[in-house]
Amino acid sequence: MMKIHDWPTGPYPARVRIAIAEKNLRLRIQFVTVDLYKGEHKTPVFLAKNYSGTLPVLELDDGTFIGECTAITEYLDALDGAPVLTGRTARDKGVIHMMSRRAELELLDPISTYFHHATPGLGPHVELYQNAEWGFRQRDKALRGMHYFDGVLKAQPFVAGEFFSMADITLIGGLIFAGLLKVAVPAECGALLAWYARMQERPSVRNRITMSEPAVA
Ligand code: GTS
Repeated sequence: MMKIHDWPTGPYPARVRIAIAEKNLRLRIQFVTVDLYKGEHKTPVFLAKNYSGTLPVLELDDGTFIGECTAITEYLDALDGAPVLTGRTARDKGVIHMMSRRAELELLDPISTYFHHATPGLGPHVELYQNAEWGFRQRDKALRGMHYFDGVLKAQPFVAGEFFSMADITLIGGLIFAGLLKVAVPAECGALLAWYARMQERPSVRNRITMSEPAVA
């Protein structure tokens, strides 16, 4: 059985949880909680699993550890099952990877930096260096990113074109993080807001936190 080491409410973990639900892989995965607020992701035991000290991490039966949401999603997508999240054709794979990376670069990662630098973040025990000015600049970058993706979604139904993909999941992660920090999507970004409302109707997105809870008999 594969293991996912994560934090149930985390925005990056959400990306992999959504992918697992979309691919209907839930029953092949055991979730292991790593307490971010206690800094469990910075202990030597965890760093041996993922040098970067971040969640989520996928652990395979053969002892392989795969960190990074994109890499984990690519692994899961290569297993059987529909829908294909990372593209069927060479063109689609390229476009989806680019748009997913762009959602990280322009929105999700900047919002994360804002969290760690310009808010209390995970608390003084974990946030050993903070630079508030850098954090606020990254929040502004994320707001520009929202305008960019609004333009993208005015022209097409999904982030990478005509189909739901990993790129949508990454952008959902960005808006989950923004929502937790009360960074609102500007009202003028109507296409982005409408897309996000549609995404939140997907069971994979709606049930992402409770999916790891033990089933009630
Ligand atoms: N590039 C990594 C990925 O794509 O997996 C980033 C992962 C990441 O930053 N994860 C967060 C983390 O571990 C988890 S969460 O904030 O979404 O819950 N943060 C802890 C830290 O100290 O940076």
